[in-house]
Amino acid sequence: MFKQGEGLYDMCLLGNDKVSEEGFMENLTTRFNTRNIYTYIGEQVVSVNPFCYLDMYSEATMDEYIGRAMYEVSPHIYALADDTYRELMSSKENQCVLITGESGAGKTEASKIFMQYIAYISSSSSMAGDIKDKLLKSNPILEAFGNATTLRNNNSSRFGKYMEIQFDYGGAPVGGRISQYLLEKSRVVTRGEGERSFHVFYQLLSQTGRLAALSLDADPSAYNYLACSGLYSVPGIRDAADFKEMENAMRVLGWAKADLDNCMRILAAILHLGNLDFEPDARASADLNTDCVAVSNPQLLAIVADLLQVDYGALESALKSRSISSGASARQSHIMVPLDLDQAYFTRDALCKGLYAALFEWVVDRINLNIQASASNASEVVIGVLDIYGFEIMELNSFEQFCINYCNEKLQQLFINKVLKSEQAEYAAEGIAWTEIDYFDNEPIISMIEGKGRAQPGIIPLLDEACLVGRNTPVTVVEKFAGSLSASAHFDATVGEPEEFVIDHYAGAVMYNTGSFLFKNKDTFFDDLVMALMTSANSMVVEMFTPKASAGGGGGRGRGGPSSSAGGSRFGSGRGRQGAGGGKTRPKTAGYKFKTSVCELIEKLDACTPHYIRCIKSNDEKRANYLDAERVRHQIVYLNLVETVRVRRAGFCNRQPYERFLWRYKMISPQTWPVWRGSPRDGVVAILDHIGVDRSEYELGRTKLFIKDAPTFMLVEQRRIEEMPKVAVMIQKVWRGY
Ligand code: AD9
Ligand code: MG
Repeated sequence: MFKQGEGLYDMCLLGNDKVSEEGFMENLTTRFNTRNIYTYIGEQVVSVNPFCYLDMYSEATMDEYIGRAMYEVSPHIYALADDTYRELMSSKENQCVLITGESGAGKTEASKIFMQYIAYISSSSSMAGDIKDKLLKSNPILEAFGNATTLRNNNSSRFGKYMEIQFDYGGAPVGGRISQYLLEKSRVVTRGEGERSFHVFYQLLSQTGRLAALSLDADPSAYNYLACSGLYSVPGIRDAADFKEMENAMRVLGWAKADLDNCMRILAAILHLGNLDFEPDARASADLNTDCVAVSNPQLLAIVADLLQVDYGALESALKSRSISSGASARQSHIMVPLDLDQAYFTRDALCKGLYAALFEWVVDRINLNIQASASNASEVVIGVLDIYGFEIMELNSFEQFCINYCNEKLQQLFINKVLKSEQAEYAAEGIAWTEIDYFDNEPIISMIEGKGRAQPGIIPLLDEACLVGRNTPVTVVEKFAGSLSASAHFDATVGEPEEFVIDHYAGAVMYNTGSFLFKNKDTFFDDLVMALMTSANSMVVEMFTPKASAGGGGGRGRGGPSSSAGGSRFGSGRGRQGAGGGKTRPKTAGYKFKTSVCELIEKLDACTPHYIRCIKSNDEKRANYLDAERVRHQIVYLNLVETVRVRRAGFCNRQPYERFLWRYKMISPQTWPVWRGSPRDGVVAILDHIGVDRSEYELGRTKLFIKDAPTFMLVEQRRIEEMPKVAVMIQKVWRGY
């Protein structure tokens, strides 16, 4: 299984002098060059993206991993999946898989490989078969609507996803639940040069048979919203075939044909809206003595109104003017205020972003309805798979990059807390001799972003304040940040333009441009637009904009089913009134909601037994089989991988309270079987002595036994199995009344 010249399968096996960046790089490179893209650090999988297909994902390969210990077979995500599933079954505790790495490192691919293995090996009933298929089929739909080509990754996730698979006590999957986090909806109307909008738009335009009914042209460059970034087709992405796959997936999930048709109508409406133009309306301006606009191409707006099945007049009015409530509370009256050209275009774009985000949310909700466990199967154990958008640095980094990178900081912190911090804290608490291992802790960066009450301001609360109080501009926002945060080593507003600031993230420094921070954080979606959409004769459009029973501040939703839209992609936070109206409740901002939902997620993950896949991007050119040493080395450093090897090497693979160990393994030694009257600690030592485990293989803590290596632990388990007949005889005797 392990061949010469392929390097070490586990970084923990590096010689003492090799546990360094150099040694790590050397081994990883040797393995990568021999097509071994997976390497362990103990039970963690390090994966290096090969950017080409490797023949290592098949049912035949999966068969090799079933029921095997991780060190018995060559490193693979299958091994980690097998381990996760077995731990779920033996402990009956919730498990989670944390997949981390920067954009394009291979997280989404890893999550799919993991899911495929779980679906393959988990026990099957006909019902389970059905749900397994549905869980896998959610991917093509979510990727069509939620992924896009960026400069970093041709298939970049533009939302965060946490998928929980629920199992019954027999180990069969009975349902699932998907939570999504903050879709990058601004991509619908604008994005960097050389990138694409969401895949689904190009997929739709590849379906020539569908276009006439939607008044669409097959040429994507005919649509401003697609033309603005100049990229239409991408090597390796087959839009037409992907559409068919999505269509098939919807069928498997049980969607009606009308559901897909409705989605396509909304997408078409968005494309047409992007071509809608406004012009000054001289007569109305003179009448009202203020700038007024008219729609230049009303025939296009008529197509949009028809596609959305909404009232033309209401839609036109919502794009040209805004109703403002005047007067206090009860006796409010509304007056219509005309919009100028800029405001009209802004409103049009807001409508499209809102429509798309609501559509995405609807899609996730619909999938959740399709995969939710029946009531009789509820409350089982789960395996959760977290696949978020990776850390990214773009040409222009806006509010979305800020949220994405903050989310990655949180995940990195969870990793640090679980793997580096609490591990070492436990050794200290148990009195185990231990040389503290240093690592980079990103806690100060997170505090700087989140803040803590009034005493310690942070970027998110400061931005909220700037949205609510006073007349702020991008420049005053940066001044506000600088006023409170300039002492932080991770903040810098002295470089770049006045509306720019830098955060020195765990994975690198990023310069953010606050140009659109304020309005993206406010995330206003005007009431007039909602009212216009609610005139729709299409129940799906109405459903998309009907307020749902809110499940707390995180934007989770009721509907009796699983909550889906954590973080609220549609936001709708400051709907309409922009803080006017005098109400005491502050509208929740996008930043606030995102932070709340990410914190809730972290709490949830913290309560599960974690498994880690740490993805590394081999190069920035998406080039096959090429490892850019400097890029890889940088990731090894910021992912704290060498420190992880140090902690893991000096650490222990298994720890158990003495009582539990004794209870489970006492049949192994005649000294402890059937009754042991000494202290649990002495009993444990008696068992280990009996098997001949060397004293260097374990440590005795205050309350727990720590076993160093997996093979030792496996030996103990093996001896237990051999001695089990003894237990059976004993039980029989008890039954017979001895
Ligand atoms: V992002 O944060 O969503 O932008 P990911 O999810 O980390 O990013 P993704 O899984 O989408 O990256 O991988 C990027 C591309 O690398 C894929 O589209 C594949 O072309 C390629 N890739 C990733 N993993 C593998 C693999 N195990 N084998 C072959 C791979 N190619
Ligand atoms: Mg991804």
